[in-house]
Amino acid sequence: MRYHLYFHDDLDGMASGAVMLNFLKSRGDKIVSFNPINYAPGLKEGWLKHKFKEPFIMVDFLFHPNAAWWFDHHETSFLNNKLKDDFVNDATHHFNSTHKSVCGMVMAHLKKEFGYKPPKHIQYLAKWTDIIDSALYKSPKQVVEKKEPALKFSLIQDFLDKTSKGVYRAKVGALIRQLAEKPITEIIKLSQFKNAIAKQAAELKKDRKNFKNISKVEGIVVFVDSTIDSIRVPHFLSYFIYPGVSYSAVVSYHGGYYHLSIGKNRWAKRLGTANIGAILSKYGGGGHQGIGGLERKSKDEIMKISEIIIKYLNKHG
Ligand SMILES: [Mn+2]
Repeated sequence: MRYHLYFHDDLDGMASGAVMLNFLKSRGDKIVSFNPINYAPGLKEGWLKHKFKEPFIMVDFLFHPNAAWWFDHHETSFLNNKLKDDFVNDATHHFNSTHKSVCGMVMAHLKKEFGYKPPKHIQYLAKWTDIIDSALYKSPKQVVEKKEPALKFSLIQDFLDKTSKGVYRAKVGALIRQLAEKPITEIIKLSQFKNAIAKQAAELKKDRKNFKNISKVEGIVVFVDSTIDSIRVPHFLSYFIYPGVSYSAVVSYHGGYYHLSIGKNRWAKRLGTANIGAILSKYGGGGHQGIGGLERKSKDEIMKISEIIIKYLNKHG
């Protein structure tokens, strides 16, 4: 079978795609196109009528009834109650919101249902995608320092240029192929990535110095305007620099949209109680308990929404 892969445009989406590819290859199946997706304005409204290339696999993203394979763990994954009620887990469709990452979920599912034997590098990928997607780091420092190969790999996403959709799609597709085939320790040493990772690591050091200029603490929330100066791992820098806050709200600009990303400080003395995914889904976004995001074309609008959410978190979070 020749499948088209649709995946959430983040590490878990890519890693889930890599596990699927590694598994499918062992059965003689192929992935013929790689299609990253994000929560863009209007996406949910057009979702059920959207014409996907078929047959398709959807991972780490909204449920679609036409998907040949579908795996997700987001509580906001079903667009309405009817879809949710009608859905039944089977061999090629699986939903479980308790999984730390879809990558880990897909690996476990394929083992159970198909006797899949994941190689060591896929097991490592799943272990670290669990940690990264659920932010189960030992400390914000671990993220800011990025000593672990999987964390170094996560820097690669930051320097992929998104200005041309076609070029970006090809690069992300190539990365998924690499992840399916090789250990991360080898990928990060490849000449096309090695220098870029070193450069990103140096930039990260600069970001640490620069952070206070683009952030301010409002009660229990740090607000970061990353449109002034685009910085890496802004949420973790927030908790590294201001360990006392419970939430971080980060505004950034990429791919023609302003993004608002809200995170929860797991290491805070007082853990926030808000369900971030649920709050953001009211504004057309999505996510989990501890992290979520939304997008807008206008900066004014994203700033207004940030203000409302920061006030809300200070009152009810
Ligand atoms: Mn995920």
